[in-house]
Formats: sequence, structure tokens, C-alpha cells
Amino acid sequence: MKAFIFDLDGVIVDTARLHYQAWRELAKELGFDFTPEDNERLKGVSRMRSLEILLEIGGIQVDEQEKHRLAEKKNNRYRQLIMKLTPDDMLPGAKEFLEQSRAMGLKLALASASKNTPLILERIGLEDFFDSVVDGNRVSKAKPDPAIFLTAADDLQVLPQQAVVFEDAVAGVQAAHSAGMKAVGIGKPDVLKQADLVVGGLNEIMPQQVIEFFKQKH
Ligand code: B16
Ligand code: MG
Repeated sequence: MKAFIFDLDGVIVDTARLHYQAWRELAKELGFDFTPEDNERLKGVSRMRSLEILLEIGGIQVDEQEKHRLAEKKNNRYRQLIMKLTPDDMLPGAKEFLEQSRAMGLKLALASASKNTPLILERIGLEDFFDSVVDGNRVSKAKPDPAIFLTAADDLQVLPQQAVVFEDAVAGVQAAHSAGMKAVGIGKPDVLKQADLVVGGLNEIMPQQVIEFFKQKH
């Protein structure tokens, strides 16, 4: 293993709750409730696809123009919320895990579907940390398509089988496997069934243990 590739939302920073807040406000305006369970379906999924799922839940049909207006509205609200993020909003253990990985000489990439990645990285003070950043502005094919992770491996000049992906979304784990990479799930084992290894958060494991785990499997 030569490289670690990290998802952003739900792995490094707790933005899922802010996405939820912004989507929920939109749903309320449209006249329906949007539950935390519904929100699970939006994790790792692109903004437009998320809106389509939301409208499906509310049983609402709108034309393309209105869809774009609603997506923009949600994003404006979401950006207001992420403006308030600080380095303290990094998930427990994330900073330490990243620093230890760096000290081990691993190549490090960030691969997120979010078009707001640059702003989030700046807010949490990681804008210059990664060797490669691949986000929704650079790769339009959303997870579970492997494009985002393959682009990261290409940037880092490693083979897919030399990379481990850290993901909190089912679609992200599928994307990692389609790319020929190993996947560490961050979250619940019953949700992230397909991951090679699942931990509750980056505070529950050390980079060295991840490397050892995949060494033993071969
Ligand atoms: P934006 P990740 C994903 O980020 C989120 O999990 C997903 O909920 C969101 O819809 C998507 O980014 C797009 O985000 O609206 O900011 O472009 O988990 O791939 O880091
Ligand atoms: Mg995520």
C-alpha cells in the first residue's frame, strides 16, 4: 500500500448534518418533512441526484429549470452553513490520522463529490495538506462511478491496488471497489456491508493497523 484516498463529507469533516439541515429547510418550504433516515440516501451522491431523491420522497414533480433553481437555493444555504466551519469541526481523530499517515510517507489524496470542497478545506485549514485533491468540479461522474478515485491514483502515480479508500457512503465503497481499490468503511458495519474493513471513525484505528490489515489479507 502506497496511498490513502479520503472522502471528505462524513470522513474528515461532519458536513452531513449541514447538508441535512439545508435539504430539510428546502423540503419544509416545499411542504413535506425530510427525516434523518431519508438523508442516508443522499450521502456521497451528487447535488442534482440528491435533489431528485428529495423530490421523489416528497412526491413532487418539477421541470428542469425549477430543479436548477431549487438546487441552487439549497447550495446557497449550505454554503452559509459551511462558512461557519472551523478546524474544530473535523471529525474525532481525523487530524491525527492524517498527520500519522503523512509521517509514514504515504501519498495522500482527497476525493469528494462535493463542488464545495475548496471552501470546506479552507475553512478547516487543510487547503495545502493533500498531494492531490479531486472534487466534483474536476470529475463530473459521481460515485459509484470509479472515475474520482482513478483520477486521484493517477495524480499520485500509484496503481489502484496500492491505494486504500476511506469512505462513509455505500456509493463510495462501491466506487472504490470498481476502481480496484480496497475500502475502509467509516460508519456502521450493517450499512457498509461491502467494505473490506469497517470502523466507527478515524479515531478508532491507526494508519499502521490499516496497512497491516491489508498485508495479512494477501
Ligand atoms: P455539493 P463526499 C458528497 O461529498 C456528499 O456526501 C453528498 O451528500 C453531497 O450531495 C455531494 O458531496 C455533493 O456536494 O452539493 O457540496 O457539491 O461524501 O463525496 O465528500
Ligand atoms: Mg462522504
